[in-house]
Amino acid sequence: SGASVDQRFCFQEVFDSFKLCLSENKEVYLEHYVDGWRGLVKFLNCLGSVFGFIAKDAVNKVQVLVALMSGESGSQYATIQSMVKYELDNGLVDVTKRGSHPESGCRTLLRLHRALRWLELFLERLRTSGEDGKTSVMCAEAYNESLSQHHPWVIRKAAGVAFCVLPGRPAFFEVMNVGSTEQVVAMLGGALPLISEVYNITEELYAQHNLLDLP
Ligand code: 1Q0
Repeated sequence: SGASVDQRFCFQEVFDSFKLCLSENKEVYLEHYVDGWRGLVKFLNCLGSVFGFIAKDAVNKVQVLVALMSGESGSQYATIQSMVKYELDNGLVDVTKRGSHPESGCRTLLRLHRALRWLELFLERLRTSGEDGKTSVMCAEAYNESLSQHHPWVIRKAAGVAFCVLPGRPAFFEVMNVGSTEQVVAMLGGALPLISEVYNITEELYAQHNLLDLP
């Protein structure tokens, strides 16, 4: 059907975007990073309305970054590296507590960056799990090891409820519509190192500049 073609398309899109993220000298292009997230949100929307509150927050973050990229100083937002330099040099980041720059590129991207770690952990579990693996458990474990540490109780609770209605592994793979289980596993094997590298480069950059706890 047309719908399944769209899903497959958006899926390939995600990995293409993360592939395009890295420049030759290992800078991360913001445009492709944001595109990767757009694709993930599309996928999330395919999973049902329980995930709406998560998708909505991700969309908000994407919109903040898009506005910066297409704004007056858009040329400063070509890569994550140039964004960090520009915002820090010009005092555009609330470093210790929220103040006059509540929606800096740096703090907004940090939220997506933390979620990317969740994605990496989840996909790795999905890739290596057996036929009867429970996606809800994989998702919850990945979340508890990463993103949850940055979320208050009420969000952790809501996320837990959402995870419970995730489809099982076979249905999940079907929604991905990449082909056989073997093909999905192979695709994940190809995509994960890319996502990992983008994550590690960003993490190191943020650590260097002491930005890992931005409010
Ligand atoms: C597949 C199931 C998806 C489950 C996603 C796990 C993440 C749960 C996060 C729930 C929190 C969202 C509510 C908002 C939280 C914000 O407070 C928080 C902090 O921002 P701020 O401005 O208040 O300081 N925001 C975040 O932490 C950002 C969260 C973004 C989450 C985006 C998740 C996008 C997921 C995409 C689904 C991909 C499915 C991958 C399957 C791929 C298979 C190859």
